[in-house]
Amino acid sequence: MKKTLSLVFTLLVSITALAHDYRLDQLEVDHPWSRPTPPNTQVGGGFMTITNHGETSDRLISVEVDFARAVEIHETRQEGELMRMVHLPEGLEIPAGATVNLQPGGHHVMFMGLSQQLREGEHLEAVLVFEQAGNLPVLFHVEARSGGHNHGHDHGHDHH
Ligand SMILES: [Cu+2]
Repeated sequence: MKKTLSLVFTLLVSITALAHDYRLDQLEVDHPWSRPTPPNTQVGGGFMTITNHGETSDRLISVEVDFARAVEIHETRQEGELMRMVHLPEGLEIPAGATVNLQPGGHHVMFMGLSQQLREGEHLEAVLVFEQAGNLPVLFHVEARSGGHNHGHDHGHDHH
């Protein structure tokens, strides 16, 4: 019995890993992910690609999780030599027809006050809250990747 259960679990995880994008009305969210954190770290970053296939703008206004005290949406700004993170209290606009990348060094979701260490291979439950489209439950994969466009996931819309 136990063996069967673990087989089912493995199968579910494999399916999740393959089909790691989400649709909500006109919005498509591709590959939410987060980086592993060292022990006793207070904050972690969340990244993903959001495409708005519709003709009206939407806005990512918040993210709900139970592994952090609060979640903020941040922009990274270069100010002289310094990179500074700026909290966007109004959230992040996803313009009609646009693809917005949340990635290291750019816009990102910031998990503040982590209640657990984020470990590679974990899947973190979260709910993305959009102003127009509403709530979208997703899983953030914890993986040690460098981010940006150098991975197979960022190849447009020919998936699956
Ligand atoms: Cu930040």
